[in-house]
Amino acid sequence: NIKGIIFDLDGVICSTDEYHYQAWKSIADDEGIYFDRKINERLRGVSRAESLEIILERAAAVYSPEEKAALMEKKNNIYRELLKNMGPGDVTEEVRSTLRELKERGYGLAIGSSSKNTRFILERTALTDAFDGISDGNMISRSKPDPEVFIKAAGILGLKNEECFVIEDAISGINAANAAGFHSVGIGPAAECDEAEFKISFFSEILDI
Ligand code: B16
Ligand code: MG
Repeated sequence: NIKGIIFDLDGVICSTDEYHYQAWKSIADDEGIYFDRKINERLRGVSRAESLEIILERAAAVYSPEEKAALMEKKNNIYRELLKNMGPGDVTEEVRSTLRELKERGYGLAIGSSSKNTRFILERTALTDAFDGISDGNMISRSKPDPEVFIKAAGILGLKNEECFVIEDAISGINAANAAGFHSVGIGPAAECDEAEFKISFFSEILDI
């Protein structure tokens, strides 16, 4: 009785997780703070402000709220510059055709992303029309692992939480989905975690669950 599918954006629909990493890496390097891909795994799905706090765990200095705000703005500017290079070719044919097939099968499709850049990314990749609803970082006050972003997405689709799959690459997102009674599907890093109800190794496997 699954009627809707809610997709995380960064790391599921497109590889913007790599751009988040590059932008934070350049901030950390400028500040002389150690940061690597392993630490980066903790940033998946969490908000910009929480991401900065994780990076600053290794900082020698104490940062004021104003300095933190400046670093977040600097990171977002670097990230947006990287996003400007994106186009429709940055979404794989596998993702596009799977979304088309799911729509043909009658599922409601929504985005549930912590990112405030969601609409910009969907426009750049010509994907806005592929979804019936968009729930993003601008609409929530608590980010994953809080389920708020997914609850909003289900609301937009007019469905109950238990009628929806949530497709996630982040453990924070899997925990968010489970906390509110969604059916969680892990892909990429999240396919390694025990909490995911279903695990897939490539995107089009959603068609077979
Ligand atoms: P922004 P998702 C999340 O997107 C990213 O995984 C996370 O790394 C990022 O910090 C967060 O969006 C906020 O993004 O700075 O663009 O508002 O995975 O929930 O689609
Ligand atoms: Mg993600």
